Amino acid sequence: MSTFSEQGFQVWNSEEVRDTALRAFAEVSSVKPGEQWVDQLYESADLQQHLPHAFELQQRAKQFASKLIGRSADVLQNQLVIRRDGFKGLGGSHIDGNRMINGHESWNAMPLFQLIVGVPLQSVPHENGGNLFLHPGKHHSVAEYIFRNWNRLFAMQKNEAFRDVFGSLPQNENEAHVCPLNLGDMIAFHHLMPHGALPITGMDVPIWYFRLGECSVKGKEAFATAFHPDNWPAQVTT
Ligand SMILES: O=C(O)CCC(=O)C(=O)O
Ligand SMILES: [Fe+2]
Repeated sequence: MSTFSEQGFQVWNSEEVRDTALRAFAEVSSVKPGEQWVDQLYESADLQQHLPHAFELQQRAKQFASKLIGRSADVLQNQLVIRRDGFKGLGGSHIDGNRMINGHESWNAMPLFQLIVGVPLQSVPHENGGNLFLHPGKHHSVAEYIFRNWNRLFAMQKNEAFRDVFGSLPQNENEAHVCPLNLGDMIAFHHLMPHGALPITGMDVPIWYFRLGECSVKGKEAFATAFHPDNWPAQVTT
């Protein structure tokens, strides 16, 4: 059996998420019309007040993440992505660790999410192309790269270090696993998982991404503990 710790991702589909995602779709329909790729962050308090269904999805993502990391997960980021008809894809794969760089002066002050939970608000039929893709298992290679280059990377500025790590990521989209995302899915993936998004035609797809983890663990220590395979349980049953 494949496990979260080996593969680095897990999808869970439920009726409850499906119902809430349908309502959350209506809630975001007026966000930034005209932009082909919306990438917008929200404070949790704003979700709670203005986007209650998205907030409910966040709570469900939190439950899922807590099971995966084996302790209560904090929400570090709420991101709404909308890929609209004609979106050309993100081009290559990346990891999301760098999303915490801004606003934190030093490595030691930087909290790190342990995983990302994506919740699509529409199913994406294959003929429309666009979807999230991952490189299953490759979070281990990224972790190994970071361990091998530990002193050098942590002596760098954070953005320089992430640029360096990006250079080690697999870029062959043909070897990637394209995630068939359906309404009702929550997909959790490891923060060092190389991933990206493919072009889309004929429809708009909003996706909420919640980044979660134990935010009291910061900086280098977070990198040392958060990705270590021994610190992840086997696949969870929800
Ligand atoms: O377009 C997507 O769904 C992927 C977004 C993403 O990976 C990111 O914003 O970091
Ligand atoms: Fe990403």
